[in-house]
Amino acid sequence: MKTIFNDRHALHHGKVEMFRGQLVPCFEVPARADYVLQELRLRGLGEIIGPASFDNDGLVRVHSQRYLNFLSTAWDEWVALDPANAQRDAIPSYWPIRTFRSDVLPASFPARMGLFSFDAGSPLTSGTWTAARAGACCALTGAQLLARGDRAAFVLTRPPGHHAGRDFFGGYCFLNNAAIAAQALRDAGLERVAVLDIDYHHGNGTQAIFYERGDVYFASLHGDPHTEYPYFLGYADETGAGPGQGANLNLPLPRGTGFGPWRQALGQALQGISAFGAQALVVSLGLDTFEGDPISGFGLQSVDYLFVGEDLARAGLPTLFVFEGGYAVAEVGVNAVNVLDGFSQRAG
Ligand code: Q9C
Ligand code: ZN
Repeated sequence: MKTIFNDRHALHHGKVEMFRGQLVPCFEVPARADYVLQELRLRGLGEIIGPASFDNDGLVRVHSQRYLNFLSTAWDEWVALDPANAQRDAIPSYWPIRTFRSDVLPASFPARMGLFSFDAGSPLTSGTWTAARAGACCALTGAQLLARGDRAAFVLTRPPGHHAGRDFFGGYCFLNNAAIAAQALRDAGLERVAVLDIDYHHGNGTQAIFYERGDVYFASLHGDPHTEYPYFLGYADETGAGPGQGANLNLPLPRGTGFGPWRQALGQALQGISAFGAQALVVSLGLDTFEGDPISGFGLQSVDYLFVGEDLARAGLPTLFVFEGGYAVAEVGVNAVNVLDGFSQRAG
């Protein structure tokens, strides 16, 4: 299995995020990807390549043009507010929730930051756009490999993507790499594509992007949003709408869930994907289900990820793994590569 590595990922390097009234050091750090890369090399899992180059067409298929315009110029606008901002992360603090307008594009940059986001935990930095855009190109490259016949590929990139919607960032995510890859597979001619999200947190962005579509199935295993981030989406009664009715499957699990029940839910999700008749699978591969994760609440152990990979291989679909969360930094490499290794051994 080839890995498409975003060698520009470290250009996104947030200093702090807002957490319970304090600015705390970011959990989503460059070292995460470096540990995965190191483990891939150690275990010789396959060729590691860079992204091919793409224009913004593949991004615009998933994100709105006005959001992409905002993101691509955000850092310059932030520094234009005050030259001293060059040393600080840009973090929103005003949001247009119910009764406010979101059709008007304010001239104020802080206001626009709020319009295009949903939390204060996802700092924009000088290299965010460059890193995220290179990550999206990695996702497009991965989709291309699958469309040309590869059994599987791994997109190793950060910042992650699954919380990012058509026109908003949040949850450490700016461009939705998994959604961009799924759409690219559709555009390459596959009729039915599934996204399986196994990050600890519900993939609200991916769900929202495909919610009314019958051609892309979304299934997610995650911490119950009654108690877990992102709180406002990811409930079991969200089953899709319009032509997408029945093409969305949420399997929320209580904080504290261990591998046994988690794996059972994985089987349920794979059953849904198979019944849907997917021709390819995009896996939002978060490793924050690990027992040692500092911000999550499931109990998976490192060895369990080998079985996760085996279960995914047994689905028998061309599979694109896309790196998402996982904040036990020293263990995230072993855990991610265990999934890929388990998959490869079973897929042959
Ligand atoms: N300070 C992903 O895993 N903050 N995003 C939770 C901890 C948001 C996670 C509170 C977590 C976002 C891609
Ligand atoms: Zn997560």
